[in-house]
Amino acid sequence: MRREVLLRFSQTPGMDSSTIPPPLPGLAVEDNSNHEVNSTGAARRPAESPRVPIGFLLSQPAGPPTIINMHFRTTIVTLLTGVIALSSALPSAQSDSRKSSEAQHSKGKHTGKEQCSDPIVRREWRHLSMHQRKDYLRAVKCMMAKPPKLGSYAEGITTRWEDFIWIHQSMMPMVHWVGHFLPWHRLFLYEYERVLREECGYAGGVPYWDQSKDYRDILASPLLNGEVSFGGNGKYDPDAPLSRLPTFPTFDYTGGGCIHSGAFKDEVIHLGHTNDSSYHERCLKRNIVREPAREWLKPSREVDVLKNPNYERFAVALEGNLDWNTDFGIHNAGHLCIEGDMADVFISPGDPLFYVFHANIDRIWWKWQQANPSARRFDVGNPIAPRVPLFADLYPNPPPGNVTLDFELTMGPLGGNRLTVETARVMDTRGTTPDEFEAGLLCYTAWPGSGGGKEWDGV
Ligand SMILES: [Cu+2]
Repeated sequence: MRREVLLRFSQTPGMDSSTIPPPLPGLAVEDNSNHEVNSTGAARRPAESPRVPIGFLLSQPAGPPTIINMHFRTTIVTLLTGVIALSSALPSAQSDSRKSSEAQHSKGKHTGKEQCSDPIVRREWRHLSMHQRKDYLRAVKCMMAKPPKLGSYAEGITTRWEDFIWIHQSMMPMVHWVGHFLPWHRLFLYEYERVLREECGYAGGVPYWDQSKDYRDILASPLLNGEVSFGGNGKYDPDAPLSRLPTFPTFDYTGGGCIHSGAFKDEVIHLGHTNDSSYHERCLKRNIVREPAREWLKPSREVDVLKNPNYERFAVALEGNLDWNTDFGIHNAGHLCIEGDMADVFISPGDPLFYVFHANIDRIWWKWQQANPSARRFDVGNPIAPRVPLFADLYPNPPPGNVTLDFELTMGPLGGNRLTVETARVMDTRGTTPDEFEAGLLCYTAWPGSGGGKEWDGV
């Protein structure tokens, strides 16, 4: 009998919010932001009138509260020190943001013109030396062994690694199949990379996994084989739960159980599946299949995606919708080829493959931007509301309108104000922004052959 369906494209019924302790009052949110001080000495973002992170605006759903909504409400309260009326916050947040941008512009600020000078280099896994691969895997295990910073938010958060899983889990309905899918995940990877480097002594950039190199036989990928790898398929489990996607064909699965090779064969995850953040002790599972990789990860797919002339079409083509026959997308297909944890859209960052996979999605976006920088570096759009209505019960009243450069992204308590930033500030991986914005956050580049950036010598 099947106990669970990993890619639950419907809400899990019967979640019991009483199992989750409320956050501690006054819980410290990591916040390293330096509020900019203008010529009159006033902070540009005074604490008494904070701008609302638009991504966090949730209206109350009808019916009993779910765990996810409980978390969102507490996160809003934690993030915002002032008392605000959530019901009216969205329009004012947008206009405040514009006013603030205009005010900066009128002062003639040009903080975001210069490219950062010493970018972190992200390279394909195969371009790392054995030493560098080992060091990356070591740093990941370091994150898995470190205590969490968000442990008071959910019982299932017991490690630094799980801080990240939970943020993705709790924000899932607001950051997938939306205009800000790419920028939000770019910011998520930025913070992950920062923690690897600053808290775990890793010297390089997040490696990326160009899955198109493995499209003929994904199970033979060097990322999945050998001691110095992410491990391969899960043990065969004929009862393993499978994705239940409309139009997704039936494949011959050979895995489904716990992974049993590579660096992470003993990893224990404490968060549940989908939006269940209560305490568990479970292994990482995979159910890797060759057929969807042969069809959806072949190099011509990337070529076709890169042909899209504007962000609106490009971003949807890259992320994908859910029709296998027409627009499944490199991103959706990449998750589904791995199955198991990677196919659970809430908790997929539990599998370390998530980050190398998403670094590749980010690289494809970067490549598209690089092909015409003047037109594309700050090109963004598409609705803030999810275009795939599968999680409407978790996110019932998304804001109207399209994502613009001043749309505010947030990582919630993972980064506090430091990571609550306008989309403009993560558009360029070398940190430039249009005149009216503060300088960008990012400083990475230089996949081999791309030019620019110092090669990373490793350890
Ligand atoms: Cu995601």
